[in-house]
Amino acid sequence: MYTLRDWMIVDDGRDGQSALENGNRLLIGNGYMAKRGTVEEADASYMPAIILSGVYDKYGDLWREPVNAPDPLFTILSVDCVPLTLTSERLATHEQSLDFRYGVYSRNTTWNVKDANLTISTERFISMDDVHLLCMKYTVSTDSDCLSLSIEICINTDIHDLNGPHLGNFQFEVKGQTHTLVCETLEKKIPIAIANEIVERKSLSYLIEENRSLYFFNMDGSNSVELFVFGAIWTGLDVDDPLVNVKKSVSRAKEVGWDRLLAAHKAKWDENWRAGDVVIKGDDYAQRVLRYSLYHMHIIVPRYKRICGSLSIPARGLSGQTYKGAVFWDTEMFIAPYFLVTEPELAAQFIRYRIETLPGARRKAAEYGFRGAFFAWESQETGDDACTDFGVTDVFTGRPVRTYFRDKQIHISADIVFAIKRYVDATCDFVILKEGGLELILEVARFYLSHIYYSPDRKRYESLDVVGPDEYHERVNNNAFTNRMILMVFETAEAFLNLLKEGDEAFIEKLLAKLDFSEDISLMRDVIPHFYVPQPNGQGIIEQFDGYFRLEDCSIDTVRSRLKDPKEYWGGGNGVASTTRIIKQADVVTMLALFGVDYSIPIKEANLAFYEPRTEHGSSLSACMYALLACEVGGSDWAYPFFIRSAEIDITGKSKHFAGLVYIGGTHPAANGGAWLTAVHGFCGFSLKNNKIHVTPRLPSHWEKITFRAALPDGLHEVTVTRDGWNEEII
Ligand code: IFM
Repeated sequence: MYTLRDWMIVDDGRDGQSALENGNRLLIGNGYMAKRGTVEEADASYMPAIILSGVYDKYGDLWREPVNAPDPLFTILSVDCVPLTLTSERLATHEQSLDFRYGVYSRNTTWNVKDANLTISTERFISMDDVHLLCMKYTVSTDSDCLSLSIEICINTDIHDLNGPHLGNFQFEVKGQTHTLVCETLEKKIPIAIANEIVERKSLSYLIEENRSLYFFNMDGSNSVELFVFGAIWTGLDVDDPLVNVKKSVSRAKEVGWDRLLAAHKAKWDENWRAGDVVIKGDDYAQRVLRYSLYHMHIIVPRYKRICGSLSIPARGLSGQTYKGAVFWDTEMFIAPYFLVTEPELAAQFIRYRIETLPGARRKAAEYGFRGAFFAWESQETGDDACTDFGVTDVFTGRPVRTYFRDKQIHISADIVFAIKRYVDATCDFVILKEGGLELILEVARFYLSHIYYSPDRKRYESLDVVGPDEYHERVNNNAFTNRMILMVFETAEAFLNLLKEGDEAFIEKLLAKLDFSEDISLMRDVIPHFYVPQPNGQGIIEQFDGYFRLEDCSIDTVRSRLKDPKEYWGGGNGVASTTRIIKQADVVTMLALFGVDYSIPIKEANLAFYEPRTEHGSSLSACMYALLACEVGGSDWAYPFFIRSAEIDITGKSKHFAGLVYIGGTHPAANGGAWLTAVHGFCGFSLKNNKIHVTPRLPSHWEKITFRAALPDGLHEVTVTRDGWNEEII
């Protein structure tokens, strides 16, 4: 059971399910890696993991996924050589917590052993200051005599992979109190070096057995034993010889010591919060869950520069191997807006990641017989699509089910263009357009030109056979969201071409020649006025796709009651939702939230009222879009529960954990970003255009005020919004 306090979450769960949930809930990280909130002695069944950002591997024919590194902080306490664990009968009390202001995980566990209460207290952090470093303080204490204790410390390779194993060629070395391990990934042979260095407060007798160190001691109730373990991880993607670096890292850590390492780590967190914090007055719960959401974005955003390319943020962050550690539209549409306002350089980095993976998008378009750039639905380091054709396993037959996320969810390319446009509109940074951004946009426009069809009957261009954000209805025609996004791509391409041409005609000429794009410009100009975007009907409702209104109109409960198994997949060929109007997530509503200026308030109200009861919110991306749109129509109080739902998702752990038999658990960065979007864009009516802040206050009725910051070229702006006014000052 968890308790949420200011900047702190505490959980006393000890069973397997709690361990799984706390793995996500108490995650710590720094964008280079993240470590799940499992106890130090956790075996593979607890799914402990240290996920490395941007390092992927494929084992045999299984799904390609991020690498889970061996754990340099693995520590286990034994009495008379019997390990003490959470399943031990002698377990008395247990509590784990996370200080989410500073990303410090703690744990306190007591066992009744030989008439003594024996307690382990640990603290650990993954340094924000030195991204390769993991630090742990491990303290053992008793209230009376307790003899024959031992602590084992090693670099643990007994880890759980969803589709592994991923590492081989293990070479261990133990010298004094330093352990090192060099191994390599199976597919690309990327070397991974891990080390730890153990420092005792008072020296203990120890021996080295195979690859582990064993410390022996007795306790009399007045003494305690304190150890520090400094771990480090480097890979061949960081430097040529990670082993040299990893050894340097731990010996430097030992020299600097726990207190100064922790102080440097906290100082970096203070920097993150300087721009990134949001303060809500009048609602303690909202304050806590929102800050917790922001914390989750900070522990996964890659701030460090890697030698081989820019990094972005995977859909489940660095909380595990779900969704193959891949980057989805979640980053562009839900996460990037936060960084665009608070650390715009990171929003630019997400764009650079897409520019650098453009070759993968071109390969994917060609694979399907299209021109231009069709971005990966699930993108890893090369931009090739990690998404498989069979994304779900049927609960009844155990057979893989054909899904169409990879080949039909074509809005992904437009989502990236949308993010570039939003970035440029907000910052006026045209350099990114010249550094590949415009080339990407043109290639995406070209992809859609090769995808759309002209209907001579209806005298319009249409987009057929797609999957929109609502993934339950596959292979539909004229999905309103997708069509509006495609039109936006053409309009953006045209606008940026004209804009850059004014300043640098030679650049545009060169780019058009390089891409051989001149004919496509004419095509685009012809398409724009004749491209079909579904419009509101007589009742103001926009049909999600052709034929949607002909589907069975029933309630979510009716659809749910038809499930024969709770893990059954709702969508696709046999899905219970497929023949009904029940949708997985915001679709038309997302379109209205993104293109607000195109639609009137009554249209927005009508669509909110129509689609909300028909939305299962089976995706964590859904609630915040409803909240955003509701704020626009004066429904902030109506939006509030959707905001909370988005912000608390990784605290409550209430989300779908399975799609069919495929595990989809982990943290939800898109919902974390969606919570900030709702608080700042929704409740404050905030927008940023040409580095100018605009605000239209519409706070929930019980909020007194909210303060957030925006990093603009002239400094950090602090914006304070009350129910009936706002101000900004440079701080
Ligand atoms: O990108 C989302 C998608 O919209 C719904 N299914 C999960 C994906 C990853 O979060």
